[in-house]
Amino acid sequence: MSPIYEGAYDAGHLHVAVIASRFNATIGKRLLEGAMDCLKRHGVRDDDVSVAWVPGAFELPLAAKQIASSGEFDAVVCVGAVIRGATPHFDYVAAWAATGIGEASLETGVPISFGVLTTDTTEQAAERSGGKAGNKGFDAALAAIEMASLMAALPKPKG
Ligand code: INI
Repeated sequence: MSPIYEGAYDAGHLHVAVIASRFNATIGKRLLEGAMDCLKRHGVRDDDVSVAWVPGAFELPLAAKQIASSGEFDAVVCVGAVIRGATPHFDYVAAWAATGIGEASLETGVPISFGVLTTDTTEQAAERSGGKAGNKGFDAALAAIEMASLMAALPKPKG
C-alpha cells in the first residue's frame, strides 16, 4: 500500500518563530500568548522559540519571508488582527496578509501558518483570542507544528 503521510505533534526538536502584529495590540498579545502556550505544551523548548513584532498585519509577509529564508526555523507562525471598522483599508490589509504569507511559505518551502483574525468587530476578535471561540494563535501554532512534521516526512523535491 502507498504510504499515507501525516504530520505529528511531537515538537520537542522544532525551532519555531512567531511573528506578531502590534496593530490591535491587546488582541495581538493574546494571540501570541496562545501560540506560545501551544508550542510549550507540545514540547518546544523556550530557547528554540523566537518572537518578532511588526507594526501591522500588512508587514507580516515580508518579515515571515526573511525569517523563513534564514534556514534557522522549521516553521513560522504569524498572528495579528485585522478589524473591519469603517475603512476599505481592511480589505487591502487582510488580503495582502493572507496572500503574502501564503507566497512567502511557497517561495521558501517553510510552513508559515496564518493566525490572523479578520473580523468585523473588536468583540469578535476578542472571542477568538482567548475568549469563548478559543485562541486562533494556539490553532496557528498547532498547524505550524503539524506542517513542520509533515514537510519533514514528505518526499523531497527532485534536484
Ligand atoms: N493593521 C492591522 O494589523 N490590523 C488592522 O485592522 C489594520 N487596519 O485596519 O488598518 C492595520 N493597518 C495597518 C497596516 O497593517 C500597516 O501596518 C500600515 O498600513 C503600514 O504599512
